Amino acid sequence: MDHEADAHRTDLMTITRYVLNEQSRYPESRGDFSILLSHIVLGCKFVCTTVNKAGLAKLLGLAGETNVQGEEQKKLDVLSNEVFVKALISSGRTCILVSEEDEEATFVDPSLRGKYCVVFDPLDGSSNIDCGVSIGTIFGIYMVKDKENVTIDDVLQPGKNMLAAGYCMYGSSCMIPKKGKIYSVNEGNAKNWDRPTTKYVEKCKFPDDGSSPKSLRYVGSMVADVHRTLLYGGIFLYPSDKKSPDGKLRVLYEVFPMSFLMEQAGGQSFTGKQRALDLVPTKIHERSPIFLGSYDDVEEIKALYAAEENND
Ligand code: P6P
Repeated sequence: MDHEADAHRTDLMTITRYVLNEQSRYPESRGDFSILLSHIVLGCKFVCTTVNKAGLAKLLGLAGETNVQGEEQKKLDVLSNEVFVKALISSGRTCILVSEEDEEATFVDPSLRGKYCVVFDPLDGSSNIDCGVSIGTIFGIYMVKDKENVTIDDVLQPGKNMLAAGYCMYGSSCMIPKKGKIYSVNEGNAKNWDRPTTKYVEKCKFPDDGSSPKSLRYVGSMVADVHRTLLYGGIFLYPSDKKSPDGKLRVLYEVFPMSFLMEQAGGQSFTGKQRALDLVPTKIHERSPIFLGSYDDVEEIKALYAAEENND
């Protein structure tokens, strides 16, 4: 066996090793952020392990309650949320937590308070749990403005103020293609779409520039759909429609973290009106339309919305 390849195979890079290596580049750092990330990783490892055993552990099925979105909570939702909340509080590095599963924000007791605000969806795509489709955890991290005076405004910051974001399906760090061959949307909502979205999806199916039609891929689990978009390119859309004028996806713990990652990978993310990360949320469970993916693909939908505005 080639010794170099063999050495590479056993020189394992884990997220913990990566984070600590990064921290060691800043000798003046106290390691607070590394400690926070290590507690998020703990939560992610629990979710991944538990989801893998869910069928055996009889953890599938409804918990009999519904979350703030009115969606039926499954046992794994409840368990995962509890694990993340306890891990984040015990880290001693957080002051406010916003979870998709909790109606109100959690203000950490001052005795355990740190300087970070974490917004997260502990188990995104939970409706897909029973059929084995990829699901995941999405998170974003803000810095508190004043640790002595923590308010809800600390998590109602624009996404561009996020220090970091991530999800539990770890793909290799990647630069996505500038233009892709896949579009990802729930076509079942087509009758309720606005004109620009309708025109864009039509262009995906019937290109007017002689290019091949894009392929439609839609899992219905944002983590899986965005993960594929990051790796293969193309565009993921959850537009507003007549039923849901603000779209379905939540700004703080779905739109912002995935937009943050997409921009880092060279793509972009648009709400139909503005750059997603420029949004300033007014409520912790606020929703927004979202068009995110390869830079040039998103440019096309931006041009259609701009043309619509000029025609109005
Ligand atoms: P629809 C899962 O319930 C979720 O919040 C996202 O993960 C996913 O992108 C979206 O909703 C799917 O919604 O209406 O297409 O089923």
